[in-house]
Amino acid sequence: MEMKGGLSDLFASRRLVVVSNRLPYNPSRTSRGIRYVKGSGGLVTALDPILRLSNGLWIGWDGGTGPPMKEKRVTVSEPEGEGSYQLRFVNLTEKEISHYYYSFSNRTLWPLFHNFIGMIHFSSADWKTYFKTNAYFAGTILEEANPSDIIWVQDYHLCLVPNFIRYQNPDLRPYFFLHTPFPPYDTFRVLPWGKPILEGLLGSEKIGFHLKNYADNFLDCVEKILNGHVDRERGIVELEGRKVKVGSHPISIDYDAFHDMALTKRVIKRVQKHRRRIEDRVVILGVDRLDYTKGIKERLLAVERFLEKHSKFRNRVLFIQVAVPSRTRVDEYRVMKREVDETIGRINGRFTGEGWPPIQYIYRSISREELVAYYRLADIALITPGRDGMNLIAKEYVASQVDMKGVLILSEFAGAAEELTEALLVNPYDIETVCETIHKAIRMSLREKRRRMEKMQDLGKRRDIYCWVRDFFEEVD
Ligand code: ADQ
Repeated sequence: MEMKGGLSDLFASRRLVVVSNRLPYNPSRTSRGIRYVKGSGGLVTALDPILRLSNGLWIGWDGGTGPPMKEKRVTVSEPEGEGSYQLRFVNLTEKEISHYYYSFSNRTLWPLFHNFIGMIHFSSADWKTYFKTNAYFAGTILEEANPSDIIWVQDYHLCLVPNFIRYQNPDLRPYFFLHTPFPPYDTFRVLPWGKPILEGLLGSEKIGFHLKNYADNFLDCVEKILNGHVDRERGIVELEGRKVKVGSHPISIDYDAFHDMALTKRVIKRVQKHRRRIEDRVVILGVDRLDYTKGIKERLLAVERFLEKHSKFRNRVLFIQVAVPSRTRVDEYRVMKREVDETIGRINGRFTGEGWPPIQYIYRSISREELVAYYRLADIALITPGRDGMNLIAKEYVASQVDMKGVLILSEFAGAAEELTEALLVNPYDIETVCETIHKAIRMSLREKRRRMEKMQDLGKRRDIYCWVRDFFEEVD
């Protein structure tokens, strides 16, 4: 099987074993038993063909809270592609889901890594369960993997896994990628369990971050907390006669898939239908998982300020916010959802004229096709996280701009800002400037829009998700 980005050489001879908290397929109960439905995330899209080529394995939790699955693994394949791969289930108990997943991963590490210190929840009971659950994941890997496999552990839920694996079987050499930022030393040091987290990660052969800045923060922590020997120029940590590579690899998207979908008749039809309804109003779009790091509330305040200050645009702009429900069991997320609901209600109450509320709020997960139709429809994408490892929405918006008439307003605190320098970059906390940037985007000439979009698309095409995987494994033979 030939794969995009020339990935086939490595993975045809070595099996890829991916390990993440959640499996890429979700179980769906039907009258004929359980069916596995593929998720739509970028990581799944990129790794799916490689896993099929290498007869690979994906180890993770299926998101369920029911009794353990009867079978340990299932084989998955897709009608449109050759080959198949296996899923190996890690069954979690209610206690593990609560303390390891919802609490330590999402209430401790998530805010810590995003530098939201005030949101961090500290609990040694959570830490103990995180430790045990990571050991359990590692145990499953040890059961399944061979030294010839390439083991790739994903994200902050599993920071301890690499060292657990190496300790028990030094012939297995795991790789790790962190999808969030890594905070500066002064933030990281507040974590009472910082040392074992660093040691856990350093069990890896290589640790990947989106940006050099995140990798540098990590190296600072290794130096200051572990007294580790760091070679910054080569991005190497030396410990116990072993070298751990630390690199930056900005993740991306399947650019062609988004671009091609934007050109389909079905997407065009959807856009036309929206247009008939909203007429020639300027569409400003926000799309996010409903998470406090995404800056949704501040964004709404900037939209409110815009409507207040530039009154001639009232009833002439429509702000569409798509929000995917996320971590709804966690208190901080419930509080945030209420705040967003109330803020939207207040702004719509204040500015609704002639039956047109200025904000349309869609609180659900939408299909890829619907999403791309919104990207095409939007004159402006307003993507303003307070902090974000990368932010794929920004890249997806750029790839979907087949008319070259969209403007991207992007937070300078999103990892994507480092590559998308032709976006209008803003500080999301500076409400007045975001408001004026919306005004600037509306008035921007078509020529200027095209110039900026062309540059961003050039880069998006060259550095797609396949390129990300290839670069990460460049030195592996
Ligand atoms: P997330 O925080 O989930 O990912 P993001 O990078 O924006 O954030 O990715 C979200 C994905 O979900 C996108 O691919 C998008 O298409 C999809 N999506 C968003 N809203 C949707 C909706 N309403 N319906 C359906 N699909 C929707 C974490 C980090 C990011 C990092 C990624 C990848 O927080 O910073 O970019 O991992 O490393």
